[in-house]
Amino acid sequence: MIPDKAPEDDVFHGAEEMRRGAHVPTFDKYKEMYTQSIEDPDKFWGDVAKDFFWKSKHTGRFLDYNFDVTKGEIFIKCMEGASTNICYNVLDRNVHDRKLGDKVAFYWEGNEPGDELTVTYRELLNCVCRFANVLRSQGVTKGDRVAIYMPMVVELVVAMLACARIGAVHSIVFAGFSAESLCDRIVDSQCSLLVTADGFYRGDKLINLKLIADEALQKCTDKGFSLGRCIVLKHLSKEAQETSLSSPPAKRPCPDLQETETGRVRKTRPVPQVPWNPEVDKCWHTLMGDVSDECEPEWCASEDPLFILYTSGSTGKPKGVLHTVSGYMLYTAATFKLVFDHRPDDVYWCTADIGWITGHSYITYGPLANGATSVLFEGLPTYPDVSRMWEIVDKYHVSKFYTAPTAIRLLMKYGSEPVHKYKRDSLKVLGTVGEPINPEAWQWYFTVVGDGRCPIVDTFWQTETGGHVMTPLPAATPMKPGSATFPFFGVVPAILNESGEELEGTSEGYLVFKQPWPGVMRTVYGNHGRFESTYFKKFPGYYVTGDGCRRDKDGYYWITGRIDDMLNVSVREKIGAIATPDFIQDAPALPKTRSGKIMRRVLRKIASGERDLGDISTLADSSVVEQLFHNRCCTAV
Ligand code: 6R9
Repeated sequence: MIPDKAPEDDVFHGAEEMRRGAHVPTFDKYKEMYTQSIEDPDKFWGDVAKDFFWKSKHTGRFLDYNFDVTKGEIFIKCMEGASTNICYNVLDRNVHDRKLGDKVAFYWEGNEPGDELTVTYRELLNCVCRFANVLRSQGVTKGDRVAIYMPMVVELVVAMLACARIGAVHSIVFAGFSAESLCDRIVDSQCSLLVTADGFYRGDKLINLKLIADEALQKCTDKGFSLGRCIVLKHLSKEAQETSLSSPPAKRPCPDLQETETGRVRKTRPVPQVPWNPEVDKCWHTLMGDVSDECEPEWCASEDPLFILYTSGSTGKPKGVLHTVSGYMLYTAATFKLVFDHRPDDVYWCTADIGWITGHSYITYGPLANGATSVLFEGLPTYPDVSRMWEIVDKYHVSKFYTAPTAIRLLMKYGSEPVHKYKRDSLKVLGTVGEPINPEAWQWYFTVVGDGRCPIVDTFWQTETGGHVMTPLPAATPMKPGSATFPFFGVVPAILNESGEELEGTSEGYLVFKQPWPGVMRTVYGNHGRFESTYFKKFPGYYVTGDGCRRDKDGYYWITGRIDDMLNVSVREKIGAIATPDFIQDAPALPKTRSGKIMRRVLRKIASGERDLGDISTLADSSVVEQLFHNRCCTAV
């Protein structure tokens, strides 16, 4: 279908009242601040840094770097010489200096409606200190890697911040990954301890996480790597109720409860059988009962590692993306504040899983650094029914809501009725991340979910970038459906052609960045050469995103998707016979991860007829693969 108007001619503005009190109220203000951030990054980021606590001040340049492989090793350093602790900054500073101890940090909403828990900043700090002491009692010290394989529960945030408090490096593995993936990641980062849980429910489906974790540890042993300790949270078992997050009148999942306070009848759900190896396994609750709630943070150098997060693995062997303390802290804090135009009375909800970068940056670090109140949701958008999201929005009066195009498209299929069942009048800003949003889904999000009032921030970024790099600001930027609009402060994009020349004006090509911002990744863990060759070799002097991009006549950027996904239709003469397709296959759907990414390595295997697909545990719908294999057989080669 050819639209009668090009999407780039559609321009939208959020409601006028957004501007009142906004951090960046107008487009002119954005342009002015952007210019300052580029001309004097030290001043711009120095001002952001003033809000934080530094044990010692930085010496030398604020941001130092080399992006040019031909001139030597690639490096990025931010605030060298300074020391701080990110956990102290997101918790102690809020509780003690900003007097936010009684403010809610998280409204936890379980998979089952009625399962809920409210945690204040003071309570979170208390739990984090205790778990940090637990980690220390298990011999974890600064620089050690800790693998975390947990469902979306508050204890996942506790575990990551406890690592950060003692200077240990967390390596979170999405709880939807298989034993194989978990094992590969544990071995690659040589973790000394694993934190996991008994299990969890995804809708009606029980995931016996501990069984998978045990299988992963067995695989590690088979590969000659043995991990000494595994701490297990009893999330589903009954005893968790008495000993978990302590003080608040918690309603936690308790499988044999039939009736909740809200009067709903809850299904009786089986509890997983948890195998227990006393040599290795330690009970979270028992350990937490034995430690003090005071814990002096470890003061870390700015460039000390904070965490490793493996990229989604859509392009072969996963890369352990490494982020460091100070730059990541400044960047996630600043992007969260400005991109969601954060206000103290907001209730913010990001539906991503903490197992992905979106959850790291915009459930844990960015919101907590700003003293925000967030919803932490364990469940699915479609369970128990397709109104769940909007029910939660009304329940907690969510004002800023952040999700993925794949979720929007899924809900769109059910029409507007399930959305209109709820008021949603608390909503002020809507966000999207993960893949390009098609204008149709954008329109639906804008008109049906946001009632035409709420600006949409289409945030383009990557695990590697640490935080948003191309994005509208809600009160300032006129929006175009499907465009990530303009760069965030301190970010300098360029579009290159195949020969590496920068293209001006209206153009299309490779999206690259010309200089670092504080939150950009520092290396691929244990493989700096792979970092250099993946991101810096193709076009020396630039960070190469791997995404294609178009700039329109008004200077708006439109991300067109991963470069290696695209077929160049001019194909044979320009590129050469090597780029001619062997055959063209009809594909009713593509194999996508649950976060909406196309799994290219699976496509490659299907193309070559190879049945062994490796780890496909993050596939959203595995029947797609079968369908593609079937179509392949029917295609004349
Ligand atoms: C944050 C995250 C990164 C890749 C990225 C791009 C795609 C993310 C997007 C988007 C168009 C957006 N992507 N946000 N494409 N518009 N707003 O998703 O990180 O899992 O590392 O994926 O996702 O292709 O290169 P990650």
